[in-house]
Amino acid sequence: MTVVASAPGRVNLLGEHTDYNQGLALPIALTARTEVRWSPDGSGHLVVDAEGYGQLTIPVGATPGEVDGWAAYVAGVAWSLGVEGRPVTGGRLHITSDVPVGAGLSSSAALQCSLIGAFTVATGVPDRLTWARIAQRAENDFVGAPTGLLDQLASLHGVADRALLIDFDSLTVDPVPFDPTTAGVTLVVIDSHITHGHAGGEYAARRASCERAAADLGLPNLRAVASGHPDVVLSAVHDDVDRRRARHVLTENTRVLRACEALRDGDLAEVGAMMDASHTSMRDDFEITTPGIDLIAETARSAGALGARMTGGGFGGCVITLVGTARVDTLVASVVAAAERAGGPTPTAFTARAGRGASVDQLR
Ligand code: GAF
Repeated sequence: MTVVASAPGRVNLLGEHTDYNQGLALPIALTARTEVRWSPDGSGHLVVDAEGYGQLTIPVGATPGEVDGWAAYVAGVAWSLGVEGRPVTGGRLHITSDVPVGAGLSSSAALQCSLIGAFTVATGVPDRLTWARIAQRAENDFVGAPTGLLDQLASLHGVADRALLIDFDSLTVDPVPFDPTTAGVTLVVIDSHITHGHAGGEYAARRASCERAAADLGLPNLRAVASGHPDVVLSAVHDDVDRRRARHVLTENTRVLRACEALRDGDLAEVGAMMDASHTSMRDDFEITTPGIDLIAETARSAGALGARMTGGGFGGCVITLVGTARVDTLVASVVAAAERAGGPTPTAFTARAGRGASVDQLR
């Protein structure tokens, strides 16, 4: 038996670092996907052939700390499924992907979600929330990155030409129309090639700041903060830095709701304004952008973008921008020239639209 499963990367249109604060986000699944071909054989080993990354063999019983690099994502999924009572007993895996790696586009969620689909199809794939949590446990406890559920839920729930309003409190996902091309507007993803690392301390430090802020307010999380002006409702947060981190989360949740309303009304200018405000908030309050990333976003705006913001965990990765389709080439040329003038890596860009979520096929 061979199983073919695939899952997409994602870009987050709005709602950054809100997932682990029970907040709101608005990602799309990309059309770029990772595909795995799985032939189980019960051998006790995973013999993995990953195009562009080589071959290796991993024992199915590997535990956290025993495997690192990209192989940890494969071993971590097998381990996490074991914890779930769905052990993987061995077989051959062939992995291909056109999701850019290391760009903050969730290549790891695409890999993990496709693996889980392949490994479980014979016994019944889990519901999408359980599926996402199995992937998250692999990432948190095996790979060691304390991330939320954004990437996995986006990869699993993707719908063509729809953004996904995710509420991380109720854990519901609502598709919202997202097809800017009908209005002559294109979503451009600009990979800064500035490297990022979630497992690094900065992500964990932001998470800790948000948790401290909620604790100062006597609340279980930042979603439970009463509505009102952020500076007023957050005034009891002791530390100034924690207060700014929390302000980003609160204002970002509001921006997600406003952008959803604007998308339903076909008001892309307002969506762009929310993207710009989100970038400013990530730069000044959450402090997760870099000068090179800020330069790309500012240059995109000067080149006529409706809005531009960093997407993903931060400290590098991609900037997304909504721009009139006729201006795409000029905008990309301006961004490349500005980054090169500043002595940074040369950005690359692609146009994106919302694609479908994970899928699994069992072949005989
Ligand atoms: C990364 C994490 F994996 C997500 O869980 C999310 O926190 C995101 O950064 C920031 O919004 O992609």
